[in-house]
Amino acid sequence: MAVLDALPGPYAFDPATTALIVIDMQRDFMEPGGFGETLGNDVSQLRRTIEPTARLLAACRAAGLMILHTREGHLPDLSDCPPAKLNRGDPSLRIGAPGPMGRILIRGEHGHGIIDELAPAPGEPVIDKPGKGAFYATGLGDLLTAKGIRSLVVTGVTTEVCVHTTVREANDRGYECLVLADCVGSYFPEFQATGLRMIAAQGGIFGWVASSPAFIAALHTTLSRT
Ligand code: C5J
Repeated sequence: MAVLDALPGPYAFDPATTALIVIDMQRDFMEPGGFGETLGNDVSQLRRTIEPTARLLAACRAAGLMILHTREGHLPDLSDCPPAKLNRGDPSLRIGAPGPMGRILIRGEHGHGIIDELAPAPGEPVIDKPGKGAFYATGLGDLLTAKGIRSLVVTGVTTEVCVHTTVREANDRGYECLVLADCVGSYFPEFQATGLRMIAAQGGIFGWVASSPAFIAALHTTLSRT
């Protein structure tokens, strides 16, 4: 077992039953002209997550951890996008409308793709999800069960929306979740801080929070012992 200092207390994990999940690091959220910007957000707020996540991916790949990526997006006919999600904001900028990176938040369009800096490596599953949570209407649960995964290290965007929803879904399913603060991002600094506090509060009501250097160091220490 590996252990690292985290909030609200030590986080113990077995690399053999731990997976890294990288949530929605897509152009649509990270780059100008995508879904995030059409909702009025400053997408530059998220860019500080890219370098630490690239270092984390390299360390997890070297350690042989299971790595998964998710993408939020919808079918071209929008049959998987309920009105409650679709009918928000300026109608000319909604999901499915044409944008500079293709139709907004539509599977297969350029904006739907994961940013080049964090491109999935061959063999790493990419989970396409229509909702905020990575378990809803996807095969993620079955995939993790098949691989014997019990712990999830969660990164990506945005902290208070898709990261939070996924951590809550995972916690309800019995996974021990570690959220890496420097590898998750929000368009709102106050939501970033509060979102992280909400996870670790009340004795770790949804999970644990630590930094990626702390997680990488724990990974290296454990692997050097084996
Ligand atoms: C949002 C996400 N914020 N990936 N999606 O709509 O967090």
